[in-house]
Amino acid sequence: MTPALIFDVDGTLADTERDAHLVAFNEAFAEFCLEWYWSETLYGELLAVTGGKERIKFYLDQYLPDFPRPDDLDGFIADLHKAKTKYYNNLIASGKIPLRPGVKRLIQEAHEMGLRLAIATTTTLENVTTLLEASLDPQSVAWFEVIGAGNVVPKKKPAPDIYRYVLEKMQLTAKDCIAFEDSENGLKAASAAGLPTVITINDYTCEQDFTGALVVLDHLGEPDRPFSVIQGDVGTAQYVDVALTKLILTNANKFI
Ligand code: XBP
Ligand code: MG
Repeated sequence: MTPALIFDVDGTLADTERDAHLVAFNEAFAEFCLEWYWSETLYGELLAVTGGKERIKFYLDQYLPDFPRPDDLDGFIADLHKAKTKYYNNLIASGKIPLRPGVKRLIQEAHEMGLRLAIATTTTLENVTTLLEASLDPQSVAWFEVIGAGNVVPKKKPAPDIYRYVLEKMQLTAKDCIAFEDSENGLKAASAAGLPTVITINDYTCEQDFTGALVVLDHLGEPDRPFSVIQGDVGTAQYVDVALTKLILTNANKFI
């Protein structure tokens, strides 16, 4: 069985959280003359909340209870988030944020072999298309049958809504797909939608609980840069290619 592949974006395709979202949030705070600065460590804590606007709100509630709230708090957060999205897209469009090891190779191979591909992410649609065009291939947005992003569903990850939305649009059953995620919130979302999930950890997520993931790897690997297996069994494979995704799916379905 050839699986359809559904990819998370932030932390999975590229280290966008630390290298781009965080930078863009701080640039937006400066533009708004706010004396706020999110360090890498603080941002790691704030990542518990998915969605940029939701994260700003959480920061205000948890860390700045005395900050004078504007009358239209939602409008203020929306404007701030819009500025953040502008800085984020400028940075991503510069092509300075590389994809993680193996991502380009796997997606290119899957596209050439005609596998069905999709994206399921919490971030804004524009952020996804800019990243794909700048870092994967200028034409690559069209490789993805569905890009489920941002506010198209009422509840963001760890709710399964965005994965269910993608499955529904593609008329696919979860057991015929593999989700690629980097975080516990992402795994919860994919698992609750019934999707077999491969995790590639990063510095922000390496201590999280990935019970229930099919395989946990440090990255997807390249022929000259093998992955390390943290959890699960991939035989003698050293990098994730389409052949390995088929094997992973077959093994997953044996246990259903
Ligand atoms: C990760 C997120 C996002 C980004 C911010 O999304 O939590 O909220 O940090 O994106 P995923 P926005 O891992 O699902 O790709 O500011 O555009 O909301
Ligand atoms: Mg992620």
